[in-house]
Amino acid sequence: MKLYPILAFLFFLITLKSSSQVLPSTRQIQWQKMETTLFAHFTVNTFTDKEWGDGTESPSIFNPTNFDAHQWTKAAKDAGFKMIILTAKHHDGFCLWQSKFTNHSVKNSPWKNGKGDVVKEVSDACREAGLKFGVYLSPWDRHEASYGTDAYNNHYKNQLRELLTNYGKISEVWFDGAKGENAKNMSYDFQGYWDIVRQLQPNAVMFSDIGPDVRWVGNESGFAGETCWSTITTDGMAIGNADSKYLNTGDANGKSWITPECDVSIRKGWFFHKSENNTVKTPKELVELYYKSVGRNGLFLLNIPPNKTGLFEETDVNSIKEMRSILNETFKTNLAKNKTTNLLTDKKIETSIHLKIGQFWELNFKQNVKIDRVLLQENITKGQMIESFSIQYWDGSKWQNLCDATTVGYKKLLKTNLIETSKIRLKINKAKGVINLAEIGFYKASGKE
Ligand code: FUL
Repeated sequence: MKLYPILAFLFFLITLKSSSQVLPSTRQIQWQKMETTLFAHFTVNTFTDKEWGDGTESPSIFNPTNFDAHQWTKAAKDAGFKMIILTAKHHDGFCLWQSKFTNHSVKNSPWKNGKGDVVKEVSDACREAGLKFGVYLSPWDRHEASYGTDAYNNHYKNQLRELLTNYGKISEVWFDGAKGENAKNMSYDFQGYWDIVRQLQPNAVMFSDIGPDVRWVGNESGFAGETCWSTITTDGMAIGNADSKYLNTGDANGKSWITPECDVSIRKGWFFHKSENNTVKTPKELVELYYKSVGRNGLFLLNIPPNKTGLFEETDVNSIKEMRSILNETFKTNLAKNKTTNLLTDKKIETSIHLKIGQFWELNFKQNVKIDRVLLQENITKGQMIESFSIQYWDGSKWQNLCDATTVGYKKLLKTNLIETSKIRLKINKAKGVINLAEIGFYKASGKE
């Protein structure tokens, strides 16, 4: 018996398996299923009307007269957002909680006579509302005296431990890569920070430009690449100067599963400025961002900056509410439901069917339907495989092209021309490995989009 062909075949199988077997962790899957989350940028900048504080702000200016975390969580919940990430400390170093390691915090503000704790109130309100809670703790600290020396890493870790032990479950920790000019000789000990998070909050996902769990999408405008892989290779990349184009599209051959998070502010700036009241994104614009983030295999992280009174502005609240109502209307009726196996329309990404590369998979609506939106989802618990696909529709006498696209991943949403048809067919043109299609959907968009 000739051994060579058998060995060659085995080798082929092993390489096929290893090249396509980058899988998400449970915490990453749970994170991506949230789809839409909120950011809340709030600190002394809210009162000085700045985007970046320089650390010399007096804590006495922090005095939100009408602060109510329940107003934030109600707005988030009513609009279908699943988590709020709070800037516990931004670059100015002012802490929104009673940190033992600095005086530059709410404890020296007039707010609640120095007894208040924004982190506590927001985390409690999130828990009550059934929302997840996350923290942004800026490594760049323009107030702290030890910043720029190695001792700062300890200071940062002490503050991180406070946030991770005193406020219940933390679902995400946001590591911003920004660094001051005065810190050229200091390196942030990111690995040390990450070890603390894993130890104290093992289910939290960690964001930085390059992960370890979720990555920056390469812009602050809220959109992922049309081609978007959850996988990237971080070898040789550094937080703070990663290739934004690479982060935007990911890498089919990437070694690690690190899905992009698409952060963007509902207003021009990250913090509240009255002068930007006319820059609030419209519901239509937010819906468009949903297509370009969640609908391109990312997660949508939308910032709503509380104003000086400590509340979300009504315009912002109304805009996210209307965004959700439009999305609910568009995706209310999946025309594929009951026309194919339930596995593909049960809204569960873990139940899927295999498709073969190059073969048509056909769906008969058994009546004429109008379609202008397409949804595909892969069972990402088994990896991200689809590299390109085409969809055709029956025009009554022949098959016509409806759309061609590249990656799918957790979710792909496509806007197409409005067509009327009785059947469609899907063909996967290229895939990295075994294709597990979890969901398929065809919709007619809301007139409000
Ligand atoms: C950036 C910061 O410099 C901005 O102020 C904002 O917090 C944004 C989300 O991240 O790096």
